[in-house]
Amino acid sequence: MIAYQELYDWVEEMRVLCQPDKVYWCTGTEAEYQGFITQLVAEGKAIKLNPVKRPKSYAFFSDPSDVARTENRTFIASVRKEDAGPTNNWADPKEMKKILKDSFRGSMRGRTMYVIPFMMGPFGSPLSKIGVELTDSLYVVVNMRLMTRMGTKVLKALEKAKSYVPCLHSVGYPLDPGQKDIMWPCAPIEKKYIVHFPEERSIWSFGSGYGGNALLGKKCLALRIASVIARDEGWMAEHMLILKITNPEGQYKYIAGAFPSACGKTNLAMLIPTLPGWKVQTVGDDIAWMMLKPDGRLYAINPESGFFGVAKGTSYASNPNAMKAIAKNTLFTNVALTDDKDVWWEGIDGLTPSHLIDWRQKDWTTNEKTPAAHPNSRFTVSTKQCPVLAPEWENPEGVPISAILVGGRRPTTIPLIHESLNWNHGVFMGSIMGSEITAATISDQIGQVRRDPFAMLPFIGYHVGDYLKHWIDIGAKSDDAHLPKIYYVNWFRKDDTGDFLWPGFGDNSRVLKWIFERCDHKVGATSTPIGNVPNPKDLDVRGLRLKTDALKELTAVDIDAWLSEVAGIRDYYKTIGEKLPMQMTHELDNLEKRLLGLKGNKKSR
Ligand code: O2Y
Ligand code: MN
Repeated sequence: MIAYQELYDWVEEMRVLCQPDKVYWCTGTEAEYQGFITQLVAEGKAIKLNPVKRPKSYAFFSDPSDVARTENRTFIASVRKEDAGPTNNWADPKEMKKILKDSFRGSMRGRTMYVIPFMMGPFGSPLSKIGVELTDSLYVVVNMRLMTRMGTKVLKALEKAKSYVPCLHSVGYPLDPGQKDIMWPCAPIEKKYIVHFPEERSIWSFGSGYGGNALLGKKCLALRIASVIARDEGWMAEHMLILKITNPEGQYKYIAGAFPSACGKTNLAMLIPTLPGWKVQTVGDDIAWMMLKPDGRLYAINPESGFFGVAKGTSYASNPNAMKAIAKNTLFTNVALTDDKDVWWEGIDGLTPSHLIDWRQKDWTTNEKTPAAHPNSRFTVSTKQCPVLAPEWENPEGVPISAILVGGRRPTTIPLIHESLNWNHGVFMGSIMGSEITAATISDQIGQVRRDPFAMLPFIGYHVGDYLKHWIDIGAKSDDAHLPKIYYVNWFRKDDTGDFLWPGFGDNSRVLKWIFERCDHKVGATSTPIGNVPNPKDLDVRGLRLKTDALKELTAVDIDAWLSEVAGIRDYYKTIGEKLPMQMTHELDNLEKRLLGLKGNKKSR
């Protein structure tokens, strides 16, 4: 009851600050959603797509300055600077509150303040958390309706709950009386602030209407603030997919996986195995909240109820299940439009149409040098539309995790798959994972590895060293017989000519099969200095046409390459500083010793 009263007081305080014309409490009904969509179309903020080709689907186009999460405008405002650590932008909470209050003062003039009560996680789950987002963006409201469980039923749950996470959001574009609105209001980059207050567990986001900056349940609450709550309460908030894999005998397991962006995470979560009789179903594609149960196992829930997936590259070839999911009832952002009002993006199936309307809403022909769809174009769709959704995806108790995958895009050095020796060694693997920087990212560091511990680099709400310590502490509460095994996978290994050695996509099921059988102690492995790799006979490559020696290359450990990897990890660990858990240095020293023990045999197997 206290939280309920607190909510009313807070909404009133924020109303006075932001000065909206109206306050509207979202109920979350279908009729309300359809009404909002009609309003967005009438206001020229959404385009209705071809109802035959893409029923009940709509396209949105953002301002060109507001197309992705803005990490340099994202802050952790913890009381002590050292609690934010070296990977976050820190801000003094008192000073930041002042800046934010000045920014938010009057920021909703001429607009409505929507109150969105939302639940992250299934109703009735011990892990679920309530948030309330106040926003002046109807785009945010309709997206939050798909991405979270929202509306009156959450207010009911709040009557019993102890607390909620207050999330304040404004696009930062107030309207003077009579002033016409624009399609995508937002503030200039230097006025944007995405700020997390870990001690007071609140989020203030100003000036951006896009994705992770504005749909505050996702990265801001379910990762940055949740990671702090999880540390304090003894559970884990992770940037992981959750999949269910079933073998031809009908036995199944759940696997979680952490991958940096551009590693095909959503594709893996919805994978169609090429192995006959095997089945993969989706529990979640982006975020996992996990807790140890008294049986010593880790159980995971997907706190979200929708996918905010990257459109670019999604096709019937790369992800047929995602394509089926977005066939209707989908919101698209920054995709291109065909002349018959369907969606299009680079990498979608079929020939490129000769004419499109690009994401900037300009005519586009194949002569154009710029892409028609923005590389970060997105689809928002309810999880329920996933054709391979695991029926237990909403089980409030979560699903028991048998294996955790970590990985990145590494053209060299890292084998296709290697298994950790124990939990702490697995945490070490997670701490060093990352992708090689390519020309598509930062030009002056091409070839270097951007380490991204457990793919959480932009999402840990506190010090990265304390985060790794939290992983170790969780492991210490159970034992290796019950904890998930941790596997480092690399689908992106290349040969000397620059060709991928592994086909990826549905064939990744072959690696999942090995993991499945390792968990059941049904297959062996070869011990190497970096961990256990598959014996060639145990990796099911039947029917696969690999280049000669590809399998050997994919499972080999190049001692010299790994020794320079060790040197790179040492440099990286220095950037974490004193809070790096000594267990991580210990794992690194032991790895080096094992490698040096084998120096001379250039490749170990
Ligand atoms: O650019 C954005 O605002 C979206 S970021 C995002 C969206 C869905 C899933 N993951 C991510 C991410 O950055 O990890
Ligand atoms: Mn993500």
